[in-house]
Amino acid sequence: MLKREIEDGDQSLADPQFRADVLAGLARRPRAIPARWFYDRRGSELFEEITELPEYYPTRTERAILERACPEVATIAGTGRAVVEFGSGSSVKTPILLRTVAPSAYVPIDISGDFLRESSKTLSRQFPDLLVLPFEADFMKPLTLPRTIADAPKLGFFPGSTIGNMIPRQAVDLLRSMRESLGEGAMLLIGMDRIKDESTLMSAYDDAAGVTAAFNLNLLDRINRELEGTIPVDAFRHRAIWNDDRARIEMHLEATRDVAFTVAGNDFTVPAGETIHTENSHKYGTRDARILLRSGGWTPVAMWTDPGDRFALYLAEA
Ligand code: AVJ
Repeated sequence: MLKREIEDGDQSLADPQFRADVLAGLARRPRAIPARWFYDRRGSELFEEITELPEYYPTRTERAILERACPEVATIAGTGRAVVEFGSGSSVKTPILLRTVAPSAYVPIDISGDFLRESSKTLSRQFPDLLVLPFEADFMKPLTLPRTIADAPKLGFFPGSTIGNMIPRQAVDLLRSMRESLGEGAMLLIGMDRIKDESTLMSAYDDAAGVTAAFNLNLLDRINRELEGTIPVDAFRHRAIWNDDRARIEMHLEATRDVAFTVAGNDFTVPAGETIHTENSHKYGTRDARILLRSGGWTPVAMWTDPGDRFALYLAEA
């Protein structure tokens, strides 16, 4: 019994929202499960591995941009703001920003409380004088920030092109709710991945070592572990598709043969060749990015890219 209790992903620990999203996602057509469920412990490890792949340019490109941009961000935004990071994860990018903008407080927001407390501790050690106020919440919903920072002007930080996971309507909703949460005089520093040649994009999401494939397929393992699933994982393969019409990379899990399985006592079938849509990663051209920001109530004030214009960092004001 003890072993069962301590196993990562024990059914008793399953998130009811995960269960609901998986059951609804497998029942509808096209089948689709929200990308946020990739990130169990194994999924987070695999994502870290992705960021180090030679083909996966976004992370290292954004980091290099941040190194150059942050001193300028400090000049434009001024020091002493409260930095509010949306979906902080295990960010290695945050210290670059914190070193230069000298914030009055740092508020990392994440739905995973464990992850949040771990990374907050690491950051507190690195910045002993900084007031760190971890905030466990779903940042997709409007939130009331800690009262301690009520009077400080805010600098929102949303790196990693996470906004790309959202379809435009959701992206606009999120930008608006961020504006609402951050309040009067706020600024936002946000990363967006650029539209570029298809082969570069495809390699970034279908790498030679198969790490992205493992990351995608881990979702099925997670369903099996946490929701008493019987999905034959070997009957699915990773598929990355560039949807040019919607300017996004899509990740799917494609059945290589007819499959039948159960999840939490519910029966499902997937015919050979059909897919489960697991992620969208929207890319934005220069005008697209500015229109998106303005649609969400933000006025772009500065933009930085790498020499190849592969990735962009925007500073916007409310
Ligand atoms: C974390 C959403 C920015 O879309 O590039 C990486 C996730 N998926 N490889 C991205 C991801 C496949 C990543 N984001």
